[in-house]
Formats: sequence, structure tokens, C-alpha cells
Amino acid sequence: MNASDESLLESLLAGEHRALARTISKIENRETGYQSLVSALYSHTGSADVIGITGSPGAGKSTLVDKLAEAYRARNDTVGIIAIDPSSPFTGGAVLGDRIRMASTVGDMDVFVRSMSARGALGGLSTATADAVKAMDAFGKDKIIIETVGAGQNEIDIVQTADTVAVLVPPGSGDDVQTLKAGILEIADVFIVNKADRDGADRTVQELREMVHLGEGKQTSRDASGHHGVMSSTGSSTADINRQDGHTGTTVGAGMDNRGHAQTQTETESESESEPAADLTAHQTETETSNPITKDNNHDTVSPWSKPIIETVATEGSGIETAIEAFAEHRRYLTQSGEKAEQARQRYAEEIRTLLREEIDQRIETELNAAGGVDTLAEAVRRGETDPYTIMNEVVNSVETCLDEQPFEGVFDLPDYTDQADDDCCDTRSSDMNDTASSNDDNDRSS
Ligand SMILES: Nc1nc2c(ncn2[C@@H]2O[C@H](COP(=O)(O)OP(=O)(O)OP(=O)(O)O)[C@@H](O)[C@H]2O)c(=O)[nH]1
Ligand SMILES: [Mg+2]
Repeated sequence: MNASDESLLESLLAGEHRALARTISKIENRETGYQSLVSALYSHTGSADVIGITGSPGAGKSTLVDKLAEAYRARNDTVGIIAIDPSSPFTGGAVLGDRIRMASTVGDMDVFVRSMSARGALGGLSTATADAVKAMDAFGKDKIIIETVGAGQNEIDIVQTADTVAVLVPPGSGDDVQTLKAGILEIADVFIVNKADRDGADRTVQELREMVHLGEGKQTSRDASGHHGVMSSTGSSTADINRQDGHTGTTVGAGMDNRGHAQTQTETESESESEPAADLTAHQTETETSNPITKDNNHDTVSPWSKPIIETVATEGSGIETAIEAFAEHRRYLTQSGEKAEQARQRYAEEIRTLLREEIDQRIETELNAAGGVDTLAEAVRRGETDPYTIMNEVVNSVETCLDEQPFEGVFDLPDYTDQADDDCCDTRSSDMNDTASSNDDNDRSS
């Protein structure tokens, strides 16, 4: 890492919002040295709660995120918000920033809002988002909220970088549960029926409840590995309990109840993954109905997460506290079930693969350019001078030669790969990439 990045990192860790904004710009633009910077952030991460908020356009995501930020600030938690590709950068994004500015006390720098878009991020937006989350986490934000429209696979990938995913389902408006994208429903850890002041909210809640009930008969939440048991009878009994509870107030909690979880949160909150046992006991007494813990062959087993369904009226701020409690409950569940560690492992594995793919892709591009560009090669194939297989083999051989010069030496004495690559024959940070990398700090909004 060069001296200016060292000082940038130092400023970020010292809590300077400008340094945070600058770091995210570097990440977004893949500026030279950003990899070393992100590498250095890792050892400072791991304490933030990352919450993803997704849902159809106009579902009320920004309004809800604004109210969540306010509520977290009232609890003295610092907040970072990443708004992904707001449908209108001039209304959605800006309005969100303005609202927070208005809502917050003057000079409150502890809600940091940053928008990122597919346009802005060179390469993968989900990698850039995950890296931006790392920057906010290392900075020391307690809660990081990612807001994205649940439109496609890309958005689903992005929101899955969050520990807890809340899917907003507005009532009626043809947005019935059946018509929602299957992928969106599967990634939900918490359902939020926002605009509960509108007609049809009860029906939407009922439909979601039936869907959750059906789903719990078949599988657990988004943990596809079946880490904590795929088939579950306790899952469906949890849903039965909720049916009996009926629709009371703003909570229709499949995993929540009205027995004062807020009071017990501090007692049961555990950030430690290594010592979950003591907390399990406390947790059991408080939440045995909603999240039963069973003894299974001498292993403590937390029953599968039962997705709560929460009603909110974001414009009025109602249901916000219930949502916050559900997020905290889900966080505890992740830790106590061991799913958090599993989630982290899966995420890092995916990150490693993605980074490798991106890096190798870049190297291939570099080799292709060195060989005259893909268009020239294609023309040579068209003229019958060569064929795609021969070209592929030549390019791969060339990339392999480069890789042979940088053997992987194992995890423990890993060379500083990213810096080394700067002087390397296969350097992928071509000058034109650097040329397009310009700071967009002007877009950073912090209130
Ligand atoms: N009646 C009612 N209106 C709401 C509620 N929450 C948000 N709205 C309104 O719904 C509209 C859209 O809200 P946003 O918060 O911008 O929705 P969004 O999901 O962020 O929208 P995009 O970013 O454009 O996808 C605004 O006019 C809000 O005032 C609610 O609980 N009840
Ligand atoms: Mg919005």
C-alpha cells in the first residue's frame, strides 16, 4: 500500500467521514491500490450488523430506511446506508439524504448515506457493495443498511451480502404474494408489509403467513446447505402458534412475540461466536415458543428461523421498533445457530471465487489486447487463418506463464499479492482503467 493509501486508511479508522467517502469512491472506481486498501480493512471488520432492505419500486424502502436510521440513532447506534441504484438518483437518493438531514440533529455525522449504481461501479456491483460494507464496518458503523430494488439477480446478489434481509411487500396493487419473484421471497429473513394503512394489508399478511407456513414445512430460510436441518416439524408448529396469535397490532410475528424481547436483548445479545452456550440458555427461556432450542445428540440445536411478518406504516414511523427487534432477533439466531459462521464461510468462499474470476478475466482481456484485440483475432478466424481453439490455447498458455511466475505459496505466508501485481508482467490495471477512475466524492452525502 502506498503512503497516501496508508494515510487514507488511518483517517478512515480514525472516524473521518471524508476518508470513508474517498475509500468507497476508490472501491467503486477500482482505482489503483483499492485492492490493498480493502485487504487492510478486513482485520477491522466484523462488528457491524448488516441489514438489507429490498422490495418493488415504490414499496416504501427509502422511507423505511430513513425511519430505521432515525430509530437506531435514537439508540446511539451509528448508521451507514448504501442505496443501490435508486430508481431516480434525483429523487430517490437525494430525497433520502435530505430526509435524514432534516430528521437528524444538526451536525449529526453518524448517518452516512452513500448511493452506488451499476453505472458507477466498474466490474461487479455486488463485489463493490460488499467492499463498501467492509469500509463502513471498519469505520465503525454499528448498523449498515443496504437498500435495493428487488428487480433482478444482481440485486438479489447484492442484498445477500447482508446478514439479515427484509423484503418489503406492499399491500394490494397487483403485488400479491403469488406474483412476487420467487427469488425475492426465498432470500427474506423478515417480511415487512409496509403501507399497512392501505386497504388489503390484512390480506397480504394472510397470504404471506400461509406462504411462510407452507415453506416451513419444506425447508428453512436461505441457508441452502441445510446447515441446521432442512425438514422441520418445529418450523410448522411455530407457524401454528402464530396463527393462534392472530393479527394483533402491527406484529404478526412468525418468529416474534409480544413478550418483551426488547428488555431481554441486552442480556441475550451475544457477539461472540465462540461461546454461544451461555446465551443459549438465556435465549431459551425468553423465546422458547418462537425459536425453540432442542437437545439433539448432545448438540445444542436452534430450530430453523421462522420468518416474521411485520406490518409498518413507514410514513408514520409505526412498526419500526418491531422491525428493529426482529432484526436483532435474527442476528441472535444467526449467532446461536452457528449459521452466522456458516454464512460468513460461504460468503468468503464466494468472494474468493468472484475475485479470482474477475482477476483472471482481466488477465485474459490483457492477453487478448496484447494479441491485437479480440476483433482482430475474430477477423483472422473469419479469414480462415486460425480457429478459436488455437487462439484460446495460446491465450491460456500466456496467462499460465504469468501465473507460474507468481506461485501460490499457501495461506500463511501469502505474498502481498495486490502490490506485487502492480509491477507485474500480467498487471490487469491497464492505464485506460485508471483513466476512467475519477473520484465521485461529490456524490457522497453525509448529514
Ligand atoms: N400510505 C403510505 N405511503 C407510504 C408508506 N411508506 C412510504 N409511502 C409513500 O410511498 C412512496 C414511495 O416511497 P419510497 O420510500 O420512496 O419508496 P421506495 O421503495 O424507496 O421507492 P424506489 O426507491 O423508487 O423504489 C412515497 O410517496 C412515500 O411517502 C406507508 O407506510 N404508507
Ligand atoms: Mg428508494
